Amino acid sequence: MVDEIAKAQTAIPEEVTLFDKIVAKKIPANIIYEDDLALAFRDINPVTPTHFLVIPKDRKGLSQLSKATPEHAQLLGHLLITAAKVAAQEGLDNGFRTVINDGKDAGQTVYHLHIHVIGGKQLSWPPG
Ligand code: DGP
Repeated sequence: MVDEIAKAQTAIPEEVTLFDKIVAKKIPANIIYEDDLALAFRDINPVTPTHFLVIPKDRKGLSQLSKATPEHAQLLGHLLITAAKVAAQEGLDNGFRTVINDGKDAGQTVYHLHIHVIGGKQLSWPPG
């Protein structure tokens, strides 16, 4: 976790992101859902028994949520609906949490918009 925060201090937006490479299947990932617009795959460093990421295949400039414009509304809606659909597919019937880290203070390390979906245990609140 400390590593993620340290990484976030130096992470920068990139032309081709790590997640672009996962979409292109140039980097392997445990993909659990895919459609025309979205991809869901297991996080490499899970923080809960179930932890997956939902990303846009084509991020359309969405390196992070704070770059969103009204043109992204449909895509963002689709990603959220996908998060809930895959959470159900994963059996998270007792609940789950979605998280979007935006920028350094939030600990964002990959500048390709992504929704974390975490669950599979009782989560505490508030986060740190
Ligand atoms: P964030 O810190 O919000 O930018 O989240 C980025 C997440 O991406 C972090 O939880 C770890 C995950 N991650 C980083 N590299 C890889 C990778 O190569 N494969 C997978 N599956 N996940 C990765």
